[in-house]
Amino acid sequence: MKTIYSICGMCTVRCPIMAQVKNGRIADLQGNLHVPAMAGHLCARGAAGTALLDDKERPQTPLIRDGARGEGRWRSVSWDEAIDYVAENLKTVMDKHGKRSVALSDRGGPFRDMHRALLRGLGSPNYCNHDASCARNVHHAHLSVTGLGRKDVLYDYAHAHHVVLQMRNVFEAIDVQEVNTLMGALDRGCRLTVIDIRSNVSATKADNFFMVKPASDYAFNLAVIHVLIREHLYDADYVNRYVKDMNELERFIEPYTPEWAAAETGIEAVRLRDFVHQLAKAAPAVIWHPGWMTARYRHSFYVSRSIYIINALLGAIGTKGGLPLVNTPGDAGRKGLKKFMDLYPAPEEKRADGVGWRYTHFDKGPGLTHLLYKAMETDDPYPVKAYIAYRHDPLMGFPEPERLKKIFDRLDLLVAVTFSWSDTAWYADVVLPLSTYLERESVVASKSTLRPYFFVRDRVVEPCYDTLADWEIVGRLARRLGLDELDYESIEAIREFQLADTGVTLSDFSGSGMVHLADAPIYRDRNNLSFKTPSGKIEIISEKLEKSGLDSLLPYEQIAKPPEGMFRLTFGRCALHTQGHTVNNRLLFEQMPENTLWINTAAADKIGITDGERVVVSQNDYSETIMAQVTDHIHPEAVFVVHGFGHTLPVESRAQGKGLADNKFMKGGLDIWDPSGGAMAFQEHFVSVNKIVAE
Ligand SMILES: Nc1nc2c(c(=O)[nH]1)N[C@H]1C(S)=C(S)[C@@H](COP(=O)(O)OP(=O)(O)OC[C@H]3O[C@@H](n4cnc5c(=O)[nH]c(N)nc54)[C@H](O)[C@@H]3O)O[C@H]1N2
Ligand SMILES: Nc1nc2c(c(=O)[nH]1)N[C@H]1C(S)=C(S)[C@@H](COP(=O)(O)OP(=O)(O)OC[C@H]3O[C@@H](n4cnc5c(=O)[nH]c(N)nc54)[C@H](O)[C@@H]3O)O[C@H]1N2
Ligand code: SF4
Ligand SMILES: [Mo]
Repeated sequence: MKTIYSICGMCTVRCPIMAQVKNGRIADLQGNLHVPAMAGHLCARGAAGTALLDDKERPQTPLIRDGARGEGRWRSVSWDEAIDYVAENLKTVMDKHGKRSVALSDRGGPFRDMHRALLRGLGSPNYCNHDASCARNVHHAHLSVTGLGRKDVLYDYAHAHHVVLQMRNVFEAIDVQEVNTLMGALDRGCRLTVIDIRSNVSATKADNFFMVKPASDYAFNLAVIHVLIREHLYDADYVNRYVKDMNELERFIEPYTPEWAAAETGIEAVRLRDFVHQLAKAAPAVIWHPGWMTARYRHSFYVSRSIYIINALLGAIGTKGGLPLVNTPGDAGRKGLKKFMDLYPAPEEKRADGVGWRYTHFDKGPGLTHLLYKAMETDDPYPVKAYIAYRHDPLMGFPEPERLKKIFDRLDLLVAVTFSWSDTAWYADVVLPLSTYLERESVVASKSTLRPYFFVRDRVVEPCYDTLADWEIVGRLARRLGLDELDYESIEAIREFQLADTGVTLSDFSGSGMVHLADAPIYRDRNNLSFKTPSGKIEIISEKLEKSGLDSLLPYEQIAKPPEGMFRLTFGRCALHTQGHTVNNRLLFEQMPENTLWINTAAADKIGITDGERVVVSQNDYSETIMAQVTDHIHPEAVFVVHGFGHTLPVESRAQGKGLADNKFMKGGLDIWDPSGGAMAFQEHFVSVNKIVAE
């Protein structure tokens, strides 16, 4: 029996794992025992990773499209032919439209250096990730308040006394270490408050649960700030030292009393006041989670901003038990990884999505994908004609897939790099099949946290089919495109390049798959914090926002409510599936084959719908059917589904035709986004729900 340390790939959390391998087969898979917060655990999805290996319903060889886009006629080809095809077509596009006409989007994360370097080496600035459909609002909110990115602080559940989850479902939208640490904290008496439109699994563990009216969170939070300030419950020392523009905040917050908020949120003023007192008592060891999937409303950015402001008033930012600052290798006195990206100069060309020049208040690293699609649609500011969807499925993860397909029809080349089928791969010209995470190794990744570390994914078993690892795919493309610096014979040579300056060697990873860069967690001195804003303080008024003509403190305005007889379509995760790509996994499909429509009992009664009945959900002239889950545990204004269902591809025989696809009920949704936070606003759509009428 051999133990191999690796990284789970069933979702983007990337938990450290270990596998026992006997005769080339996996005998056991569990969380990495060297990581205390994993405690050997995996979530259900992580445990179901083995079902990917011999799954015939994933791309098994490189494929080139034979028929029309989306028709599903494929020619199975060799890797040489596929790589030649992609390289030739990329060159043709670049010759005709310039280097900038090539775009690549991915799913973010620590393993992207090589493919980002490839794009940069080609000379295009058009790298995007999925985040405009996920957490960009949170990231930009934190930048605007502290100058730090979303991930420059961590949530220190282990030492927290009160945790607030607002629109954040830790116990179903899972990160194993986070779940285990928060469970441990609750066991030792940490309080939990959940603010949601549903009673989800996290709510079942909460001390306070507020079922707010959908889209009313901003009102709730403004009232919290009002009470903190009016009743002098904030951390005055911390605020005097670190928070700038308190006078403006005090003036702004004046009208937003808990009594005012009650009418918006449906939460009684006395309960809100009591909650704020609980928080103040627990401060500064409090964490009000700023949210993760916040691409929901046009003002979600301001909800996240209000949360960072509350955390600041409670003295929690930079504090043990709150949101301490993470440490880079440099902060631990060590050198970071050498980057392939640095082999090439950053392209001077403007980004097609306008980030950095048309929109100067956004982080231009990954830009904004929906604005890239807009450029593809309009040729403004210039044509984008080749697109590599590198582990990204926008046809499932963005609204209006039919419109997006028309946009993709304007491309000369659409390439999908993926280990599973997806709507986007099915629509592509070429599918480059990646080995599953258990069959491939990765470049060295770096994690900035209290105790920063490097980690690697190692190959657990050999690939079942004719698939390759990322470094092999990127290397072969690079060779064909004249970027020899990215073409390596072995993963070891790649890792040696990355580790060259770090003092870490390959053998250092052998005992646990990771190498820590500090002896223990490092907490910064709370009396000597500095932030990355122009003033070095936490800024309530953001110069960048103001310069762009945007409010720092947005006066409250109600988000449009569903018209009589309609519901707001809301969505989220469940513990058993990851986005859209696990529904067809044999083991997970068995556990949960379809999604259901959560609908409030009183609202269902009005339409005459009973629990378990199939119903029709419609928007304009588009409809799908789904099973109703009639429950008191959702607000009557909303219906809710787990995202990722409603697959239509014939190559996914299990998932095909099961459940409802929420992104198809978002007419006009590609144009609805938050100009201050940058992300999409997916929950501003209404649907009607009706009984199925027999023909
Ligand atoms: N309507 C609606 N839209 C949403 C959401 C929602 O809840 N409702 N959720 C949003 C959120 S939070 C997010 S993060 C996005 C997610 O959107 P995506 O990032 O597109 O979703 P995934 O399904 O994680 O991954 C996309 C594809 O990459 C493949 N893949 C997975 N892992 C790997 C890998 O390691 N390498 C490679 N090359 N391919 C891989 C998958 O098989 C899948 O085909 O969607 C967003 N869009
Ligand atoms: N099992 C599993 N875990 C995952 C993922 C997965 O696909 N599966 N995906 C990962 C990814 S990419 C992400 S982004 C995270 C997402 O993590 P989360 O953002 O925590 O997950 P969601 O379920 O999308 O949404 C959280 C909650 O928001 C609530 N909500 C909806 N509208 C409102 C509202 O107006 N107000 C309030 N207060 N609440 C509202 C929903 O009811 C839901 O309970 O999860 C990650 N972890
Ligand atoms: S949370 Fe689950 S699926 Fe995601 S990486 Fe961890 S074990 Fe894998
Ligand atoms: Mo996400």
